[in-house]
Amino acid sequence: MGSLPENFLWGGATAANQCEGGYLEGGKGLGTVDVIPWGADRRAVMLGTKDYRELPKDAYYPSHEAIDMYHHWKEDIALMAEMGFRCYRFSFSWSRIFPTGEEEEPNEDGLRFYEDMIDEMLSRGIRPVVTICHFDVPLHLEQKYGSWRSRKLIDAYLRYCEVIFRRFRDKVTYWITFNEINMLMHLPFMGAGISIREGDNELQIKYQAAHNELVASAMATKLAHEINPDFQIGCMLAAGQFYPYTCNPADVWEALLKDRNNYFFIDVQSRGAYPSYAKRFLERNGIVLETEPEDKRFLKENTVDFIAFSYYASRLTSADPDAGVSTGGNVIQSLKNPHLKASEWGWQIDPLGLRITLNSLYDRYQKPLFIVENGLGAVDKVDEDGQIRDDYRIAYLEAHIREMMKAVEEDGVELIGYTPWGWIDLVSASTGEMKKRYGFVYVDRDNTGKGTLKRIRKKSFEWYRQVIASNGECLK
Ligand code: BGP
Repeated sequence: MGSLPENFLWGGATAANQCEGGYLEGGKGLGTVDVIPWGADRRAVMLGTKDYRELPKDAYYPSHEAIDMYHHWKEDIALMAEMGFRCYRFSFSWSRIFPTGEEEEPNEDGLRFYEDMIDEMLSRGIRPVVTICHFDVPLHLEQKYGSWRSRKLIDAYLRYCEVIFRRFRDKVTYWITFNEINMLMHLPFMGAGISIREGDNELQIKYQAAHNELVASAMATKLAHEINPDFQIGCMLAAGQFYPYTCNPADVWEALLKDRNNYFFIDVQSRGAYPSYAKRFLERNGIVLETEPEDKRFLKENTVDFIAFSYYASRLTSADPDAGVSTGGNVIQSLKNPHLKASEWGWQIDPLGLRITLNSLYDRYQKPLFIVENGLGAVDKVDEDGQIRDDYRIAYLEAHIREMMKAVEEDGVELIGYTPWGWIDLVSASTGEMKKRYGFVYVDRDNTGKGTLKRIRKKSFEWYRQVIASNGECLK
């Protein structure tokens, strides 16, 4: 058995809208994520079935202040450095750089904000891994064009990409074009700023938006490689293998189909063409995509360099609609797996599922993989002595890292790095809560925005520091 490569990128991950705050500071414009409220209306807004313009006046928007990294970034980078991070996966907020998405010139204050952060990281030996679009589209583009429904978004996205690729040409190597690109099928407004109104042909709209994003991703990959041939461009999938509920072949078939719904995106981004099953699916459903003659060539010639993915849980499905019980917890629907325990939010805990997912992705694409999200959302309690003893989080991460190491060392999967989600507590994407915490660092803030924002190291902080320092060997 070998060990992880010496240059393995250990780190942590966040997204702008879930940690930055400062939602209108430094010239930033509103993003689609800024109109998604906390509370009872959240889900319908994320689905795109409820109009954000019709929300009550006193609705609370967690992205507006989040954990205020906008003003705490120096202190936060110091904490990452203390844990020995070799990289930090974070996202740029598109509307911080192009407030409406259509300006002639980018917003210098926004670029400067990210440049200062990046310089600070680099000075501490932390490599930036940048997600170009993590669920946020300038709201103006949603209002004017219906977001990714329109090909206009491709031009706006490319202008944004060109600016950041040039500005950070010598400072950033790893870029991810879209976070969890398959999320647009499950939560269209959150994933891609897409609203679904009565009478809309939902499938048609979603696949058109998907096509537009896929072409934009390929064109961005081309541009990136022209600007700096050393750039490494990745796609990003909300992953988690579907298991069949039983060994009935009908269940196995159902699991294969469900996996394909998600793999579809990566099949295009990694192999460079619509797979035949997708073409047949579109035909069968009467979906005709608006395309340009050169789209095919762009897709073919500009495939990604690596495949990034998030993994929280495996999934379970059956051909029988009456089989099993739904977990209810995850965005991507799954049945309860009797062999697995679940988190307080119903997300099933399956470390071996990570090894299975790593192997499936590597078998399918044979490109380097990057685990850019993994972790346990849990309620943490500050003890009377001020300590947070999150042994449950350590147990979750330890079990997953062990399986990850087996995938690399025993199965030969090529893996660039591991950046657990929410290394510092932040706003939950699915629920908008602060209570659902993932971090090694606790942030004093509650669901309604109250708290001092003080950062406190949890027990897992020192544990993760040791994991990184030993390159995972301390877990053997
Ligand atoms: C992924 C998103 C993240 C993140 C994570 C955890 O889907 O890319 O933005 O938040 O899931 O999910 P949640 O915050 O809902 O617990």
